Amino acid sequence: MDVLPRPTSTTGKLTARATKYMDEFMNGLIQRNPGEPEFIQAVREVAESLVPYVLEHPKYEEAEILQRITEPDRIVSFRVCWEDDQGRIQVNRAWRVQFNNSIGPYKGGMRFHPSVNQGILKFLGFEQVFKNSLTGLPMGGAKGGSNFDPKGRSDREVMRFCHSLMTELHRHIGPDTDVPAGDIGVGSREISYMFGQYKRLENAFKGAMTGKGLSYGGSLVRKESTGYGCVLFARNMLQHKGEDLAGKTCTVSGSGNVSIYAAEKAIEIGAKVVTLSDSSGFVHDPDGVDAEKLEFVKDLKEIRRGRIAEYAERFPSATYHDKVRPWGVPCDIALPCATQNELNAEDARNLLKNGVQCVSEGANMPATLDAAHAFVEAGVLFGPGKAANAGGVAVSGLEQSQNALRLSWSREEVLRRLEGIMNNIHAKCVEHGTREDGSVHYVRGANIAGFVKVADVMAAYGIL
Ligand code: NDP
Ligand code: 2IT
Repeated sequence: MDVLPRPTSTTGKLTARATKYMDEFMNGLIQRNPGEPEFIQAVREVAESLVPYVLEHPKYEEAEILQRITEPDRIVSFRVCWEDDQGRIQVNRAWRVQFNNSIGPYKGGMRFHPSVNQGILKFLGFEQVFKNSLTGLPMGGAKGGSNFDPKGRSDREVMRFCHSLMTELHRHIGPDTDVPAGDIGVGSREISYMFGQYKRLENAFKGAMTGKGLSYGGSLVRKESTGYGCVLFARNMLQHKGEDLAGKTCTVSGSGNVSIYAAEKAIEIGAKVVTLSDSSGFVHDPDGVDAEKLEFVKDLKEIRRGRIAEYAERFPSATYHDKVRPWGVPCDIALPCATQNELNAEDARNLLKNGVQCVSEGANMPATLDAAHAFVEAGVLFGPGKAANAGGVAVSGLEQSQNALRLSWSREEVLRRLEGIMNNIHAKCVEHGTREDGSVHYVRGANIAGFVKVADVMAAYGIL
């Protein structure tokens, strides 16, 4: 059996009862979910915070909430057939993991990447339950996606795939049921194709997806919201300690939607962004990425769908490092914004050695459990994804509100609400995660704050 980390109580004391409960709970979970390491990792991270809390609050233990909240409401899995440009038939698999709708309709992104499998979507759906709860908006948690790889595919191929996927998915979603959005490999192009087919099949224009284009029901700032929110959360953590983001050096991983707008907000606040990456390697620009260079990256990644190596060809101040991740570059703040488990224990040691003060997770679970432990133990401000990247789904929630009201808020209005939501999430982490010495355990704070709202409602519904 796995060696389990020893849980501590919220007051920091090790309890034998918590250890036994944790062992039994995790061993059961591992047996019930074979071949799903990411899901088990995500639950373990949450259970480390929640087991002591649940034992201190017997109403949750008696209602078996931990056992119930780790079991998805349902998973829909289906075949997606489509025809490629050569006329060959292609077959992919797609899923929608509807994890928990206790506090609102299911909500969460769709991911298109060859690595997608049911376990990865369960981890993402599970995280989404807590994240959506933290936003304070009425959204349950879900995630979906496919092992389809959009890279190298023509627009027409992507269109045929998206239409075919929606031909099945449409019967499982709707504005009051489940509202998908984007994630890795799913941006405005894919959302348009999927939403167009949804609208056609339903013969109704309904807000059943978010991340839509501005002219057909999308919200201003949705595109920027995850990255902006991640940086606002980093600033919140720093300010709570009496420090500021301006003047700090940031490393950013990835060069997709979250990374680009995290970099944009960090630059706007006066930080220096020195790296960007993709799955091939990273670029190091000691002069810093400025607004003009970022425009190049937007065109490269959002329009031309090129590789980040081109940045170093275009800007002589930068160097490209093939097959390497950016965590060896000295920085004050690390913003992992690419994918899960992209920052391991060795990367964490390197970052700590180089004096990192703050890590704000733009991606979902980018730090491995060991890396997250290393940051927390070293006293680094560590904002877990479910808090730090909640700005994206929060503005999705605002898009749903605007659709329901049949109006569009101004950019200033959405930005103001996004900032308010990120401030509230930070305050909830402080409320539930402050240690006796006044420092904040953001992982514990986010897990407990996200849990309480959902758990209380689950208990109120009775045995469901
Ligand atoms: P994009 O598809 O726009 O960008 C993904 C970026 O991550 C690309 O640079 C990509 O490089 C890189 N990447 C993807 N997979 C890997 C991998 N296996 N190894 C190394 N690099 C990889 O996705 P997003 O920016 O939307 O999402 C990034 C992260 O943020 C994900 O974890 C997602 O779940 C999370 N997130 C996204 C939200 C959103 O609103 N979009 C909201 C909250 C969280 P390459 O091009 O080479 O594949
Ligand atoms: O991980 C996430 O929060 C997202 N991909 C965004 C989900 C959403 O519904 O906007």
